[in-house]
Amino acid sequence: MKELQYLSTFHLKETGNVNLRRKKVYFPIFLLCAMLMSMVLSGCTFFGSAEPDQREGVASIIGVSQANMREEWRVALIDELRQETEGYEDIQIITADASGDVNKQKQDIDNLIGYGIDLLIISPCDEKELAGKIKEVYDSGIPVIVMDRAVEGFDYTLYIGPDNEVIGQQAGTYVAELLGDKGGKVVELAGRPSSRQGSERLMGFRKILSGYDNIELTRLNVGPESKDAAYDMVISAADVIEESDVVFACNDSMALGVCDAVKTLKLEDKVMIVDCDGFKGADEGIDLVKKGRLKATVSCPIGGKEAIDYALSILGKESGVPKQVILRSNIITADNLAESLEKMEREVVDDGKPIKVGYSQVGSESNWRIANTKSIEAAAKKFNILLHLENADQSQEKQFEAIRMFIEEQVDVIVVSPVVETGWDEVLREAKNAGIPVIMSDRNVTLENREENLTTTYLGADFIEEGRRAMRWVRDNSDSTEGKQSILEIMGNEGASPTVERSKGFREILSENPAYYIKYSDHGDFTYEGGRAVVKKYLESNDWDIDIIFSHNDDMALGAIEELKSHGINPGEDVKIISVDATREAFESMVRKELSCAVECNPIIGDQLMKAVRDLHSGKQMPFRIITEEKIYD
Ligand code: GYE
Repeated sequence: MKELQYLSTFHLKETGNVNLRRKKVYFPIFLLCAMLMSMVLSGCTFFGSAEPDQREGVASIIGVSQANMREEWRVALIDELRQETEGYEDIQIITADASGDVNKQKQDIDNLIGYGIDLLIISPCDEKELAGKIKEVYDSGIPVIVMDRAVEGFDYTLYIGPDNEVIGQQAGTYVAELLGDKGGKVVELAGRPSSRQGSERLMGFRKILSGYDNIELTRLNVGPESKDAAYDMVISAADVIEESDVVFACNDSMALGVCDAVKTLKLEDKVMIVDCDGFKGADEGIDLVKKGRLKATVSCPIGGKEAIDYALSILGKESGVPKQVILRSNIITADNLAESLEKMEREVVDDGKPIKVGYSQVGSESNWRIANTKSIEAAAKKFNILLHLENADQSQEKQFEAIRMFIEEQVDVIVVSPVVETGWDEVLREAKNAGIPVIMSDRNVTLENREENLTTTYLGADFIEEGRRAMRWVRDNSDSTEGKQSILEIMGNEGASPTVERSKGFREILSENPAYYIKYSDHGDFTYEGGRAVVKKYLESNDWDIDIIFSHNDDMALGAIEELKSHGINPGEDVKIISVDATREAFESMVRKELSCAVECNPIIGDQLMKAVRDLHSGKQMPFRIITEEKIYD
């Protein structure tokens, strides 16, 4: 068991942005007694003064509302917050344990607010039930960092969490490589289905390995995701384990149980063990890899470090704080152990010197793109970045040329907004070999082998969620009682990530609503003319029988509107039109009641991008994804 001192205050170091003082806080004994009393009653743990009028010498107070303290990684999160704050002073942290009870967590939050917190960090026990409470705090002006489980919508300041399915996929990919052409037998230990983290990891693991004919998967249902339960299961299933090549456990505790059981069974030299978590500390994942007991662990950052970093940025009112940060996980094996540890512990230094950045921009197809380019250029100046921006006019070939030119110029960082998702492996490998890190901006790529790490991070919008929001709006704002509603979809250019993902998200919600169907779908390439052409083509062989148009961007919707009008069809009346981007022109069209709704896709991502560039250059580990904020307007 990890030792946990749960009555604690953490002190934060001074930073340039938050003006922290180093004074000791003294306050009357009776007040301390009263507060300790109320904390015992409420479950909050606290050390120091938090009453607004008693906070002399305290720059800021951070409240931490933890879902429960049963799960080991939650304990580890509190530990990490403590580590991260050791040596810092004048910012106080108050923690509260909700013991898995939604109502208690709501009460905890009220108590924390009563103590005068300046920022709330919450890991919700039920993201749906707590969404309203989180919104309430956020709307009251207290910044909220949500951890681990994202709440729907964007009514919080920042979400930080891992992608557990990807973690499972990474483990699966590694095991497949380990077994090679020969294949083999893999045993996976499953915890309780109610453990979301474990279930998602297993799902990702299965997804990869079920694609291999030569790999046989056996699942053992362990129940509690603990060391002892895993030990007992392996011993009782000794015959299955004996026949297997790999045992997969989805967390460090179970992995330790497996290691011990395999030792008892004297199968250490026969069975390889792989797990997820990769925590530091005795008998945790990294230690077990170091001792040769685990073949590999997929590290899952807990996010405490990132939470404190961003909390300081938020409290310091820095620009460039994104909406969501999806943490990076890495495969750690004996071969890359030293390098991985070095990366984790590397000191982060930003000397503020100019950074040379090459940016390959898609083109200037839309108003969104024009605003995006402007935002990037303005932010570069602000963050002391020497920007070389090349516009590719929708040509992937031109983007290749630009990237090769940046390599030649020996820029410090390359940023690419790719016209299409695929086909980038070779040129990105060239950048990697030249030692130049690459950030994907706005649009992402799909690479052949994720483990090659050809890109450092992706910064942009959640296009799948945009598609979902569009269809949710349609569902909630159109009358489907009079028979099926027909939809015409105008897509962006073929193979671009916003095209693929907006379609996907839209169809996801559509499939739950049988009153709607997509009658026609075609590409308008994100341009005004393209949108116009799609409607024109449809009308060449059909009478107008469409109830709803879903356009992947505003420019195409505006083109479609013009084309409809020229045929005497009234946009807004005869057909509802919904688009993505929410540019100025879209608002003007909504005022004219032609466009019905615009899902926001924020092009003003320059500050967030340049912050990421500086972070990367200063040696920080980059998250998988940095997602920008968006709303919906009608
Ligand atoms: O929605 C569209 C642009 O990649 C998010 O590309 C961007 C999309 C945007 O041309 O207007």
